[in-house]
Amino acid sequence: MTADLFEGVLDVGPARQKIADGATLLRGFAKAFEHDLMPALHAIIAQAPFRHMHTPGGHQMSVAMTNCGSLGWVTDRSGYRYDAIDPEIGKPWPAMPAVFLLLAREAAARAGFAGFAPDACLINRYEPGARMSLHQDRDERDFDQPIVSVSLGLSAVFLFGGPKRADKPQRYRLQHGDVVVWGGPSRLFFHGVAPLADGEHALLGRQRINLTFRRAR
Ligand code: MD6
Ligand code: FE
Repeated sequence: MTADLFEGVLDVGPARQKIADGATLLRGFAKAFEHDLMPALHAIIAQAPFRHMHTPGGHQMSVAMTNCGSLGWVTDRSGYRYDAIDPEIGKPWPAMPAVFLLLAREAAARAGFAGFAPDACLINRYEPGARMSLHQDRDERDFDQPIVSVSLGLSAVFLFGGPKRADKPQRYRLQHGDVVVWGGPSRLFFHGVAPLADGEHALLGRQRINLTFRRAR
């Protein structure tokens, strides 16, 4: 309440940009969590390595994925779903680290979604040339819950459309530390990522990592 009262009058934290009804871009929000975030990320990847999943149509995705949390998002010939077991390893996904939970909850709250408690974090790795075509995130049970998306490493152009696939997307360049929170009226808007340009990031090298936190069940 106090923060909202002084919004625009005092500097009350990282910049907050509304990109649509219910969608907010928090520039640099994740940087304050970086110190704990990076080792936690590396520990997850060591337990549940990145892999290129297949779409139900049989195409291999250019983005490599893994998950942490009690549920993980997977795709294969039988479809998209959330699963408690990593199909590659036959064991549960790594637990969601406390710093992941904290970052997701704080970002959601800052965007107007208090009480966000994700049970799944999909981790995407883009190498130069990798892209994600326009899609909706609709495998979750409760669309009242937002999605929190954290960008790390190389910057990428995030495509943000509308409720119909044909809606012309706006383009946002997302840098290391930027967070997009997605919910309410735009929860089911189409979005994607343009092919990643080559480059070298000081912390992550030649890649972009995206964390998307969801409440799946
Ligand atoms: C990405 N992001 O940024 C892919 N989904 O690598 C997503 O698909 C996404 O950023 C829902 C909400 C925010 C997102
Ligand atoms: Fe998505």
